[in-house]
Amino acid sequence: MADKSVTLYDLQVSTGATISPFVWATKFAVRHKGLDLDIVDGGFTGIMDRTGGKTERLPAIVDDGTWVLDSWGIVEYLDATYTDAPPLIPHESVAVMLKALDAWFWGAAVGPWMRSYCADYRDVCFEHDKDYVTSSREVMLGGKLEDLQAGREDRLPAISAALEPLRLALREADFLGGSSPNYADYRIIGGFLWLASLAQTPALATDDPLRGWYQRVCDLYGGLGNHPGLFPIFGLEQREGDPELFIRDAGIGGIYKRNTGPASTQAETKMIRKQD
Ligand SMILES: N[C@@H](CCC(=O)N[C@@H](CS)C(=O)NCC(=O)O)C(=O)O
Repeated sequence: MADKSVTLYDLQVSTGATISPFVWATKFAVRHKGLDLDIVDGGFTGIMDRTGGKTERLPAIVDDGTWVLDSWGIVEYLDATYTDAPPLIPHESVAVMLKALDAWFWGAAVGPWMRSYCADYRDVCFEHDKDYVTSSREVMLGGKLEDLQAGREDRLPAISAALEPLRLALREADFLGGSSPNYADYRIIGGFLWLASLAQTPALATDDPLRGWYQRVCDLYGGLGNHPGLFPIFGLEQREGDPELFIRDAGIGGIYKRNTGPASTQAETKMIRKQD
């Protein structure tokens, strides 16, 4: 137990698990600073009432009476306030690169997963949230949730395959933060735990190389990411005609293939020059 706790307004589904990727990232960020979480439970409806009119969106935290909104705003606040604890964003370059990584990850995975799991998303919500979640997400996504989700088995393999940049980076490091986690890990795990809060069918292969990192991050802070309400996201089977769910021989070129002189490149040189 830490000496101090911060109040966090959660966004949960009927299993009690957090659904919002932003809230997940924030839970890890608060614990990274050595603070405990004092959770205010709740779902999608009634956020304004629960927060006394402070916000329509979550996460929000209250620290010694100070309200802080927005997941990124909370991280900036935590780093500015708790300077003795390890930084969440250890250098300004991490913020810049994480924003690029996060934008790629949403385009490659979170968005396509949302369209492949949008009926599951609604179905795991509290009963009293379902009408609101259905109507708001149908506007957001531009169609009926069941129609959008249909045929996802044909789309999930390509979404898995698109995650290769993350796999390549994590082949060489335990965490996106290097040897220890930082906010990059928390931000990206938020997207995976969002999926785990609702997925009624797995999205990634059982032996996906990302699994080691996923479990390492989930195990942090007393197993913060191991909530019993989460569903398995690993277990997708490759069907005939599907693309490879991940690349087994990583490091084909570019930054992953270090030039240590001609001996390291001559096989490729022979091949591209068509020499025997
Ligand atoms: N920029 C905000 C985004 C927060 C956000 O959009 N939260 C969503 C959940 S993922 C929310 O509160 N939704 C409430 C609703 O849909 O009514 C942040 O980073 O905190």
